[in-house]
Amino acid sequence: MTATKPLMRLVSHVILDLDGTLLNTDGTVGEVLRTYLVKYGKQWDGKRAQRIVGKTPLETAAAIVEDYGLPCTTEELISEITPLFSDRWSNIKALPGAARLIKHLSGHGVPIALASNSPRENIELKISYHNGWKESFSIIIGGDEVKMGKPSPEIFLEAAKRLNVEPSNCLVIEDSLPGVTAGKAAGMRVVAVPSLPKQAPLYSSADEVINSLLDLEPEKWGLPPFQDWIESTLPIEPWYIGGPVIKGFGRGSKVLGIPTANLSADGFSAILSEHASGVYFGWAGLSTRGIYKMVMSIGWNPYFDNTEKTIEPWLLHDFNEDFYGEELRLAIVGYIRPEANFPSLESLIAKIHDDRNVAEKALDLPMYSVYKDAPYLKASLSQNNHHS
Ligand code: RBF
Ligand code: ADP
Ligand code: MG
Repeated sequence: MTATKPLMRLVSHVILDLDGTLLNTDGTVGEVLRTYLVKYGKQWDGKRAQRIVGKTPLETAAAIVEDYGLPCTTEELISEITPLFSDRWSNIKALPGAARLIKHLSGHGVPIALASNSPRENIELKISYHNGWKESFSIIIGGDEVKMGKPSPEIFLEAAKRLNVEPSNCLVIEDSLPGVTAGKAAGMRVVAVPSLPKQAPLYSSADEVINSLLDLEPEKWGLPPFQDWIESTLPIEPWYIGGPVIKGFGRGSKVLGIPTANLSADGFSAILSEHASGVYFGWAGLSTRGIYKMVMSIGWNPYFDNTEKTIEPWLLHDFNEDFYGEELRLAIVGYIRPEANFPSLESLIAKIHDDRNVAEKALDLPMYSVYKDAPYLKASLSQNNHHS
């Protein structure tokens, strides 16, 4: 940290990357590879996916063959895997906060350019599945429309030219290192949104590194602020997940006074890949017991170096016993903050208690409390009562 930080220069235009920034392209690639590797008795390591981000198909295949010690050539891998991707382009999900950001900026008249290394034709195809996106971009530039792709600044300079704005008045939002490099070389402000956790140190040339688009603060850059935060919470499109409570691998969370009822990561990796790691809240239905307020983390447990994201709901109620094996159903309705590293266990515990207070209060707001009656939560109750 330097003592004198130059004043942030305010921007008027935004340039967005597509794959890994707006669209969960990497998630799709991960799903395909996860399924594929099973055939060779290998387990996909979600944390090492950085090895393939921003690479060409040939480089990706070579890295996979090497990393997993596959008994096939790079060319064989490509020919086996290519068909698995072909019908997936329509299923690439928007990343958390992508649709919200596009709507916010275009709603406030902030011009947006889309600048992606992938060919113009693929860009058009991929965004066609997302309502309102194409119309929101003032211009779209593909990698085939410039001489050199990122990390060359050319694509961003061309975007600024077509937007009719000085490069220094542009904010670039990028997930990949080549993209960040290109944005800085173009003389632009760059916010990095790495697709994978714990990558921040690699992105030191960016003006800011955020965990997901949900955490972007446009006002920092002179753009209109989001107005959808309510009492320190961000409402999200509710999502539902459930299963039997398993013995987790907590670092003694009951000892810390924070018991978390873990769900197995098996079978949930796809849905978890759609959500940014961080702290969320909502309602928890526990078979035969009831429905409770809940605050939870989605993350990569730094202590156990797990290769899958974990989900750790803390039910805000005093139970006097364990309930391993019981069916737990969750309705996740809001977001609080990104997962963070804390300098001490004490500061982590204090922050988690803050999260608890935020969640407990917010869940009384009608916009969140209605989900207490979600059929998904009730179903587990009545079903189990019926059988017992
Ligand atoms: N652990 C972290 O390292 N960083 C966090 O920001 C963080 N936030 C949490 C928020 C909540 C609501 C809960 C229940 C846990 C959080 N944890 C966090 C703890 C993390 O899940 C940790 O791996 C568990 O304590 C292990 O059992
Ligand atoms: P582990 O995660 O290693 O199983 P924890 O210390 O996190 O160990 O304890 C989790 C267990 O504690 C849960 O599975 C559940 O049975 C029990 N438990 C008791 N009270 C709560 C609560 N309020 N929220 C979540 N789990 C609770
Ligand atoms: Mg636990």
